[in-house]
Amino acid sequence: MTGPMEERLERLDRFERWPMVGVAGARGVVGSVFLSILADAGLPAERLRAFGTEPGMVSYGEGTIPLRLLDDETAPKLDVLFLATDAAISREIVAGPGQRVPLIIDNSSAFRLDPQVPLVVPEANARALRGRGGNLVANPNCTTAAAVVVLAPIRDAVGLASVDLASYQAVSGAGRAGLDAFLAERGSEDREQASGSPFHGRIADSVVPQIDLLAEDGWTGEERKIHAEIRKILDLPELDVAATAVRVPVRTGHSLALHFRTLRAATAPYLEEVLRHAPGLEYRAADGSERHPMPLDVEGRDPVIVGRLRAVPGRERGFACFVTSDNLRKGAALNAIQVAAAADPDWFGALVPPSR
Ligand code: 2RA
Repeated sequence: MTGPMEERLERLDRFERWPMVGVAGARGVVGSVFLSILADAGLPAERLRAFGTEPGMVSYGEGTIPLRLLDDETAPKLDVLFLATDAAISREIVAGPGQRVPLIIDNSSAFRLDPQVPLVVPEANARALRGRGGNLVANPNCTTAAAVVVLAPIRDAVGLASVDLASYQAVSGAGRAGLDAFLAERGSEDREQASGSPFHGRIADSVVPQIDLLAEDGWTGEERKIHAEIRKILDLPELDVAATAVRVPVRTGHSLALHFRTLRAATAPYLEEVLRHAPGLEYRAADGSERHPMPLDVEGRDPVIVGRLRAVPGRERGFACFVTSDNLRKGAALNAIQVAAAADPDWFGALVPPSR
């Protein structure tokens, strides 16, 4: 029989096997997915700190936990900090209390292209974590994350000459405001845009071919991010990439029509074998014998799903495929947690729950 002292020691031991984890922006759409993945992994609430700008409570597992302010007092107690904050707040945290945290994974665009900061999707470039100088790692844009899980094994097998993609991005990529606008418009019969919508046009019953700001050269911020981040993660700084980013009336699940040319000769059956064995991917047969990749099938799931693989007629070494992934999981929170696990498998590996 165990007495109260033994029970207390056992409890302490159970908690201390877990790192102390912080999530900033815990109340947001991506923040809440961080919490749900950490709860699935079994992280005890006592080892989690949820940060926000205002006090309150957030759901965690079966219960709730308080939202705290991240400051110079709370930061040094953390082993890892996940930032589900916008770029301006991420910059403030990294320059301020974040300096006292051993490892920060930032989901914003603030540091992605900083040459001193690794930008990582473990299936594509876990090696970028080796010998990193600072305490900061950047998480890519959700569309980039899905694209590189497909492109990295092709790069490794036969090289890549060019990549063209059109994305079909879900409204949850724009956070709570995007979801609210979509739901409000979906419930209305008129053709008006919801007030407070973050989109560049009504999204219900339509598609909007602009995400982020439009620059003078005609490219949007989102398209520039995809272009630069694919090059950085694949470590192909000259890769010919063109992306068109489109918002679609889907709640969760970004999709991509991905066209690429390989450097060396390949066939569709050979590339199918490559993709069937690649980490983080679920391959769907292109002949219609399996369901094609679709956002409704990937919502709440971990893998990037790829299908519709085919050779482009008349285009030497040209191929096309269709890809979908959960933009809030592999496109954001799950990838960030996997990055921490890749950076220190012994300490952070347990934060990744069994695959869904
Ligand atoms: C979007 N990729 O979907 C962007 C940011 N999450 O809007």
